[in-house]
Amino acid sequence: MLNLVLFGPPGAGKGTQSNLLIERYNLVHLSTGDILRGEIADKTALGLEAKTLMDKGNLVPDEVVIGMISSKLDNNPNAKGFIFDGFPRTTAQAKALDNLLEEKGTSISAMLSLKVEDEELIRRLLARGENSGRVDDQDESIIANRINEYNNKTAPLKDYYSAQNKLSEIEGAGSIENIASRLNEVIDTL
Ligand code: B4P
Repeated sequence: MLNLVLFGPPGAGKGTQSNLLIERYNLVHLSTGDILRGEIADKTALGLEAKTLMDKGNLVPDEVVIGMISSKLDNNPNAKGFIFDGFPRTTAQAKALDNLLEEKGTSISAMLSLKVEDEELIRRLLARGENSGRVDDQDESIIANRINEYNNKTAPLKDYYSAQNKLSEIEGAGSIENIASRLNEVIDTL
């Protein structure tokens, strides 16, 4: 199985590149951000809890997102592989993911980490906020909090995957097509 963690700060292009990778490699896309926004749209209890945190740019509790990923893995028993987009975001999530995959006799193939400067992230997210209606993309202080959460809780995961020799860092600035080619080059060597 090809199991990829697509990694990077908010606005790095994880969702954008995932959409291209799932087509090319025939993978199942698991985006915790998209799943949570689905729960919010459906006004579930989980969605209501998540909305308060997401609107401020805070992470949602580990047990919530781990439970969501676990059931999505169970629901796709015949997948050729998965793209994990926006998950894991903490060390607890990364360990839980390793355990869930081990139970299924598989593991993470690689972490692809997109590198983008903060000014570019802020520019992209504010631009998306103009049309998307996403509260967390509309206010520079909320975006700053998301980048802060990333630096404090999520960026250390690079060390976690590097210790397993699974980390590849990819330049995330430039055209969407050029970044996709860089990702494909790395994946084709796996
Ligand atoms: P996510 O939905 O994961 O959102 P993101 O980090 O903002 O997005 P991404 O990096 O995918 O950006 P995109 O490609 O869309 O998370 C939202 C919130 O959900 C979190 O803050 C948190 O509260 C919660 N959450 C999610 N997962 C969680 C977890 N595991 N644990 C706890 N909480 C969790 O790109 C952004 C914009 O840039 C787009 O408009 C795109 O068009 C543009 N863009 C992309 N590539 C570009 C390029 N090369 N050049 C110019 N623009 C580009």
